[in-house]
Amino acid sequence: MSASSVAEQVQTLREQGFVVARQFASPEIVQALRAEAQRQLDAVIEPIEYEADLQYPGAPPSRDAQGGATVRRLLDAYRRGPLFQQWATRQDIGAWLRAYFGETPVLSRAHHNCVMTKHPAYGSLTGWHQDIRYWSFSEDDLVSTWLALGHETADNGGLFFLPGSHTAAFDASQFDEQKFFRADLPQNQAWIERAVCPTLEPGDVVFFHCRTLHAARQNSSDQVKLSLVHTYHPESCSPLPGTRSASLPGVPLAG
Ligand SMILES: O=C(O)CCC(=O)C(=O)O
Repeated sequence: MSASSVAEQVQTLREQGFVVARQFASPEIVQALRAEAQRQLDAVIEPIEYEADLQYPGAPPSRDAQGGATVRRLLDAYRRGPLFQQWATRQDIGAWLRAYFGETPVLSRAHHNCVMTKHPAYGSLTGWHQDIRYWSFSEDDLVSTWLALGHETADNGGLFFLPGSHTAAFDASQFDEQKFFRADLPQNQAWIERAVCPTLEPGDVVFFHCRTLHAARQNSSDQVKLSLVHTYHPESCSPLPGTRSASLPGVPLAG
Protein backbone atom coordinates (compact mmCIF):
# COMPACT_ATOMS: atom_id res chain seq x y z
CA MET A 1 0.00 0.00 0.00
CA SER A 2 1.40 3.40 -0.87
CA ALA A 3 2.05 5.93 1.90
CA SER A 4 -0.87 8.27 2.41
CA SER A 5 -0.51 11.85 1.15
CA VAL A 6 -0.35 14.88 3.43
CA ALA A 7 -3.84 15.86 2.21
CA GLU A 8 -5.22 12.46 3.25
CA GLN A 9 -3.46 12.64 6.60
CA VAL A 10 -4.81 16.14 7.25
CA GLN A 11 -8.30 14.88 6.44
CA THR A 12 -7.87 11.99 8.90
CA LEU A 13 -6.71 14.41 11.59
CA ARG A 14 -9.83 16.52 10.99
CA GLU A 15 -12.09 13.47 11.19
CA GLN A 16 -10.63 11.41 14.02
CA GLY A 17 -8.45 13.89 15.93
CA PHE A 18 -5.16 12.10 15.29
CA VAL A 19 -3.24 10.52 12.45
CA VAL A 20 0.01 8.59 12.17
CA ALA A 21 2.44 9.72 9.48
CA ARG A 22 4.61 6.66 8.99
CA GLN A 23 8.37 7.05 8.63
CA PHE A 24 8.19 10.85 8.70
CA ALA A 25 11.74 11.02 10.07
CA SER A 26 14.62 9.09 8.49
CA PRO A 27 16.48 6.43 10.48
CA GLU A 28 19.55 8.72 10.54
CA ILE A 29 17.61 11.62 12.10
CA VAL A 30 15.93 9.32 14.61
CA GLN A 31 19.25 7.78 15.57
CA ALA A 32 20.85 11.21 16.07
CA LEU A 33 17.92 12.59 18.09
CA ARG A 34 17.73 9.47 20.19
CA ALA A 35 21.46 9.49 20.95
CA GLU A 36 21.32 13.16 21.93
CA ALA A 37 18.21 12.65 24.09
CA GLN A 38 19.86 9.71 25.84
CA ARG A 39 23.05 11.71 26.39
CA GLN A 40 21.13 14.58 27.98
CA LEU A 41 19.08 12.16 30.05
CA ASP A 42 22.22 10.42 31.34
CA ALA A 43 23.84 13.78 32.08
CA VAL A 44 20.66 14.99 33.86
CA ILE A 45 20.63 18.25 31.92
CA GLU A 46 18.02 20.66 33.27
CA PRO A 47 15.28 21.80 32.89
CA ILE A 48 13.68 18.53 33.89
CA GLU A 49 10.24 17.45 35.07
CA TYR A 50 10.42 14.45 37.40
CA GLU A 51 7.78 11.74 37.78
CA ALA A 52 7.61 12.64 41.47
CA ASP A 53 6.52 16.22 40.56
CA LEU A 54 3.24 15.07 39.01
CA GLN A 55 2.27 12.18 41.26
CA TYR A 56 0.44 10.26 38.56
CA PRO A 57 -0.21 6.56 39.35
CA GLY A 58 3.09 4.67 39.54
CA ALA A 59 5.22 7.72 40.32
CA PRO A 60 7.47 7.78 43.39
CA PRO A 61 5.96 9.69 46.34
CA SER A 62 8.68 12.38 46.36
CA ARG A 63 12.00 13.31 44.78
CA ASP A 64 13.72 11.98 47.94
CA ALA A 65 11.99 8.58 47.82
CA GLN A 66 13.30 5.50 46.04
CA GLY A 67 12.98 6.20 42.30
CA GLY A 68 12.57 9.92 43.04
CA ALA A 69 15.12 10.88 40.39
CA THR A 70 13.07 9.27 37.59
CA VAL A 71 12.73 11.81 34.78
CA ARG A 72 9.39 12.34 33.07
CA ARG A 73 10.32 15.06 30.59
CA LEU A 74 13.45 16.83 29.38
CA LEU A 75 11.84 20.26 29.12
CA ASP A 76 12.41 23.04 26.58
CA ALA A 77 13.71 20.76 23.83
CA TYR A 78 13.98 23.83 21.57
CA ARG A 79 16.85 25.11 23.73
CA ARG A 80 18.64 21.78 23.88
CA GLY A 81 20.75 22.27 20.79
CA PRO A 82 20.54 22.46 17.00
CA LEU A 83 19.32 18.90 16.42
CA PHE A 84 16.19 19.47 18.47
CA GLN A 85 15.70 22.97 17.12
CA GLN A 86 15.96 21.75 13.53
CA TRP A 87 13.45 18.99 14.16
CA ALA A 88 10.86 21.33 15.67
CA THR A 89 11.11 23.78 12.78
CA ARG A 90 11.63 21.41 9.87
CA GLN A 91 10.31 22.45 6.49
CA ASP A 92 8.16 19.31 6.10
CA ILE A 93 6.63 19.74 9.57
CA GLY A 94 5.86 23.36 8.60
CA ALA A 95 4.34 22.30 5.27
CA TRP A 96 2.20 19.63 6.93
CA LEU A 97 0.86 22.00 9.54
CA ARG A 98 0.31 24.76 6.99
CA ALA A 99 -1.86 22.29 5.05
CA TYR A 100 -3.91 21.77 8.20
CA PHE A 101 -4.09 25.36 9.49
CA GLY A 102 -4.18 27.09 6.10
CA GLU A 103 -1.71 29.65 7.45
CA THR A 104 1.70 29.95 9.11
CA PRO A 105 2.19 27.49 11.96
CA VAL A 106 3.88 28.75 15.14
CA LEU A 107 5.79 26.48 17.52
CA SER A 108 4.67 26.97 21.10
CA ARG A 109 7.69 26.78 23.37
CA ALA A 110 5.45 26.88 26.45
CA HIS A 111 3.71 23.52 25.98
CA HIS A 112 5.13 20.05 25.33
CA ASN A 113 8.39 21.14 23.64
CA CYS A 114 10.03 18.20 25.38
CA VAL A 115 11.59 14.79 25.22
CA MET A 116 8.96 12.62 26.84
CA THR A 117 10.41 9.62 28.64
CA LYS A 118 8.70 6.61 30.14
CA HIS A 119 10.80 4.48 32.44
CA PRO A 120 10.05 0.81 33.21
CA ALA A 121 10.24 1.56 36.93
CA TYR A 122 8.44 4.63 38.29
CA GLY A 123 7.24 5.76 34.86
CA SER A 124 3.62 6.70 35.52
CA LEU A 125 0.22 6.08 33.98
CA THR A 126 -1.44 9.14 32.44
CA GLY A 127 -5.24 9.20 32.60
CA TRP A 128 -7.60 10.33 29.84
CA HIS A 129 -7.21 14.04 29.18
CA GLN A 130 -7.33 16.77 26.57
CA ASP A 131 -4.08 18.75 26.35
CA ILE A 132 -5.97 22.04 25.99
CA ARG A 133 -7.23 21.67 29.58
CA TYR A 134 -4.46 23.87 31.05
CA TRP A 135 -3.60 25.88 27.96
CA SER A 136 -4.83 29.41 27.24
CA PHE A 137 -5.16 30.53 23.62
CA SER A 138 -7.63 32.67 21.69
CA GLU A 139 -8.76 29.50 19.80
CA ASP A 140 -8.61 25.82 20.61
CA ASP A 141 -7.32 24.50 17.32
CA LEU A 142 -3.74 23.47 18.14
CA VAL A 143 -1.90 20.40 16.90
CA SER A 144 0.89 18.42 18.56
CA THR A 145 3.50 16.21 16.96
CA TRP A 146 4.72 13.08 18.72
CA LEU A 147 7.86 11.59 17.15
CA ALA A 148 8.60 8.01 18.22
CA LEU A 149 12.33 7.58 18.85
CA GLY A 150 11.79 3.85 19.47
CA HIS A 151 9.02 1.27 19.22
CA GLU A 152 5.82 2.29 21.01
CA THR A 153 3.05 -0.10 21.96
CA ALA A 154 0.35 -0.27 24.61
CA ASP A 155 2.73 -2.28 26.78
CA ASN A 156 5.57 0.21 26.94
CA GLY A 157 3.30 3.17 27.50
CA GLY A 158 2.31 4.10 23.94
CA LEU A 159 -0.50 6.62 23.52
CA PHE A 160 -4.15 5.58 23.35
CA PHE A 161 -6.59 7.93 21.60
CA LEU A 162 -10.39 8.27 21.52
CA PRO A 163 -11.29 8.87 17.85
CA GLY A 164 -13.66 11.80 17.32
CA SER A 165 -13.32 13.12 20.86
CA HIS A 166 -11.77 16.38 19.58
CA THR A 167 -15.14 17.55 18.23
CA ALA A 168 -17.33 16.27 21.09
CA ALA A 169 -19.06 18.76 23.40
CA PHE A 170 -18.27 17.27 26.79
CA ASP A 171 -19.81 18.57 29.98
CA ALA A 172 -17.48 19.74 32.79
CA SER A 173 -19.04 17.06 35.02
CA GLN A 174 -17.46 14.37 32.81
CA PHE A 175 -14.03 15.41 34.13
CA ASP A 176 -12.59 15.20 37.65
CA GLU A 177 -11.04 18.08 39.58
CA GLN A 178 -7.71 17.59 37.77
CA LYS A 179 -9.62 17.65 34.48
CA PHE A 180 -9.12 13.96 33.76
CA PHE A 181 -11.99 12.30 31.86
CA ARG A 182 -13.75 10.15 34.46
CA ALA A 183 -13.49 6.43 33.71
CA ASP A 184 -16.16 5.63 36.32
CA LEU A 185 -19.05 7.27 34.41
CA PRO A 186 -21.11 5.02 32.07
CA GLN A 187 -21.43 7.83 29.52
CA ASN A 188 -17.61 8.13 29.44
CA GLN A 189 -17.18 4.36 29.23
CA ALA A 190 -18.97 4.40 25.89
CA TRP A 191 -16.17 6.67 24.65
CA ILE A 192 -13.33 4.79 26.34
CA GLU A 193 -14.42 1.52 24.70
CA ARG A 194 -13.44 3.09 21.38
CA ALA A 195 -9.81 3.60 22.42
CA VAL A 196 -7.12 2.78 19.91
CA CYS A 197 -3.38 2.52 20.50
CA PRO A 198 -1.48 2.79 17.22
CA THR A 199 1.79 0.86 17.32
CA LEU A 200 4.58 3.23 16.39
CA GLU A 201 7.93 2.45 14.81
CA PRO A 202 10.93 4.74 15.18
CA GLY A 203 10.45 7.72 12.84
CA ASP A 204 6.64 7.62 12.89
CA VAL A 205 4.94 10.89 13.86
CA VAL A 206 1.48 11.17 15.38
CA PHE A 207 -0.23 14.50 14.68
CA PHE A 208 -3.00 14.97 17.25
CA HIS A 209 -5.46 17.69 18.10
CA CYS A 210 -5.33 19.51 21.43
CA ARG A 211 -8.90 18.40 22.24
CA THR A 212 -8.38 14.70 21.45
CA LEU A 213 -8.72 12.59 24.57
CA HIS A 214 -5.63 10.45 25.07
CA ALA A 215 -3.99 8.37 27.79
CA ALA A 216 -1.02 6.07 28.33
CA ARG A 217 -0.19 3.15 30.58
CA GLN A 218 2.98 2.41 32.46
CA ASN A 219 5.96 0.87 30.71
CA SER A 220 6.12 -2.87 31.31
CA SER A 221 9.12 -3.41 29.02
CA ASP A 222 12.72 -3.26 30.22
CA GLN A 223 13.69 -0.21 28.13
CA VAL A 224 13.09 3.48 28.57
CA LYS A 225 10.72 4.85 25.91
CA LEU A 226 11.71 8.19 24.36
CA SER A 227 9.52 10.46 22.22
CA LEU A 228 9.90 14.05 21.04
CA VAL A 229 6.77 16.17 21.44
CA HIS A 230 5.88 19.65 20.17
CA THR A 231 2.75 21.80 19.86
CA TYR A 232 1.85 24.31 17.17
CA HIS A 233 -0.85 26.92 16.67
CA PRO A 234 -1.78 29.02 13.63
CA GLU A 235 -0.37 32.56 13.72
CA SER A 236 -3.89 34.02 13.92
CA CYS A 237 -4.37 32.25 17.27
CA SER A 238 -2.50 33.83 20.16
CA PRO A 239 -1.61 32.77 23.68
CA LEU A 240 -3.60 34.83 26.18
CA PRO A 241 -1.43 37.54 27.79
CA GLY A 242 -0.29 36.78 31.34
CA THR A 243 -0.88 33.02 31.09
CA ARG A 244 1.68 30.20 31.01
CA SER A 245 0.89 29.77 27.33
CA ALA A 246 2.39 33.24 26.74
CA SER A 247 5.42 32.68 28.97
CA LEU A 248 7.84 31.99 26.10
CA PRO A 249 7.83 33.50 22.61
CA GLY A 250 6.53 31.24 19.83
CA VAL A 251 8.58 30.39 16.74
CA PRO A 252 6.86 30.88 13.36
CA LEU A 253 7.75 28.17 10.85
CA ALA A 254 9.00 29.22 7.45
CA GLY A 255 6.73 28.42 4.49
O1 LIG B 1 3.31 9.39 28.03
C1 LIG B 1 2.33 9.60 28.75
O2 LIG B 1 2.18 9.08 29.84
C2 LIG B 1 1.26 10.55 28.26
C3 LIG B 1 1.79 11.89 27.88
C4 LIG B 1 0.67 12.81 27.54
O3 LIG B 1 -0.42 12.43 27.23
C5 LIG B 1 0.89 14.23 27.60
O4 LIG B 1 1.97 14.67 28.00
O5 LIG B 1 -0.04 14.98 27.25
